[in-house]
Amino acid sequence: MNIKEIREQFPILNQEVNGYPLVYLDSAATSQKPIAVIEALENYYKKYNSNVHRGAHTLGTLATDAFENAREKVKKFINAKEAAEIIFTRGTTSSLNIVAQSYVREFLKEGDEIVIALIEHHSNLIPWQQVAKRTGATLKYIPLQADGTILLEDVENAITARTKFVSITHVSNVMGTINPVKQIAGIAHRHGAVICVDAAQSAPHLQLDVQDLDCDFLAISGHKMAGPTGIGVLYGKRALLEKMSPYEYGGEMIDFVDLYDSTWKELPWKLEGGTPNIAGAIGLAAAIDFLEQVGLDAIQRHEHQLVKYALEEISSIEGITIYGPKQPEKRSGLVTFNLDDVHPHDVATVLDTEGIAIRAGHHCCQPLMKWLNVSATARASFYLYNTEEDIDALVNGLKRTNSYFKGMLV
Ligand code: 7TS
Repeated sequence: MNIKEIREQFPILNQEVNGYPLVYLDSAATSQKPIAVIEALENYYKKYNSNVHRGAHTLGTLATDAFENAREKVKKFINAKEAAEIIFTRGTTSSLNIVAQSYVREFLKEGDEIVIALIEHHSNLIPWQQVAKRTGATLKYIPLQADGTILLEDVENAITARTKFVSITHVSNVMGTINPVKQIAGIAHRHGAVICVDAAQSAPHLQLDVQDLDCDFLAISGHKMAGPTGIGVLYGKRALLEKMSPYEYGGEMIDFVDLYDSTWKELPWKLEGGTPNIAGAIGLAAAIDFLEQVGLDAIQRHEHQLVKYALEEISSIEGITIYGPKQPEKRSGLVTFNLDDVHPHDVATVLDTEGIAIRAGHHCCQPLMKWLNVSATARASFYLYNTEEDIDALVNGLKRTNSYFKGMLV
């Protein structure tokens, strides 16, 4: 598919916002959805909406098959060993909280250490911070280089014999950095620690292989990778998932229930209490088909071009500070920046009047903002449907924002 054909698959892009053609540069918050995903949802609700793993009626069987096929698709997408290692969740946040409560809380104790980095999104920080308080474990941070990258030397220093658990973001939603998770997993394992990867920002853009990364847990959000909201994945190695207690108790996840005790289903259902997001899983499978049809390699190449172009073009703007590495090869598809003397919320508001959607704020990374010594930043994030023209629109918009505010200053 060429870029024109790809864009035609995303009907939302073909509209005007505030009298201008929409330029959507906020895919790191949530991506747009292709027709194939929208139709998969519609088809399920129109033709075979039913609960799963229950009654023996035809629609129930169709829904169960589609739901379990989606699990199989995710398994192949991230190269897990078996479908039982794929747990459907609400998204990355919920996947990480399951690990925090059902693994870390149960198996860590006082004196143990949890290691994360300063770069983490709140979803990959607060669960460990809170569970550290409850278990008495110590939370330690891997420091960052000035450009937001992580040195393996610092990882070696942070992880010790006391480290029992490490969690790390694969791709930063602020700096765009791609962290060396495979090497970090190697270091963690050498010390006998378990490692979890927050893949919210990598799964949409990079080909993941959990066996090659050798991570123990990995968390994904469907909505950032062309899928629906409210569906995500927790991958875990079987041996660890087996050890974990259920996170939610109720329907779906039980084997036998008696008045004073119960037993659980086998994996993966033990960790999926209640009616799951059936439509979401089916939509996610359609998103995976779509991404694979375009090709993750092609998506990565396209975004690499865009980020290279964006870094060049945006750096020419007066008074701009770009955060993160200057080398495009060290980055995924986003650029975070600030304009001197203009609050990022004002930047986003002015751009919005021209139909350009970017994100401004702390990006759920307050400790990272503090480290950058800012309260907020602006961020433009790209996906397979963005073009160099989108970046030209952004650059022109930023130049106008500059002159508008500079005009007010004089
Ligand atoms: N981890 C990272 C690295 C993220 O970027 C996000 C969401 C999450 C976890 C949480 O994902 P959720 O689907 O459970 O909400 N990041 C962003 C963002 O950058 N702008 O909006 C949401």
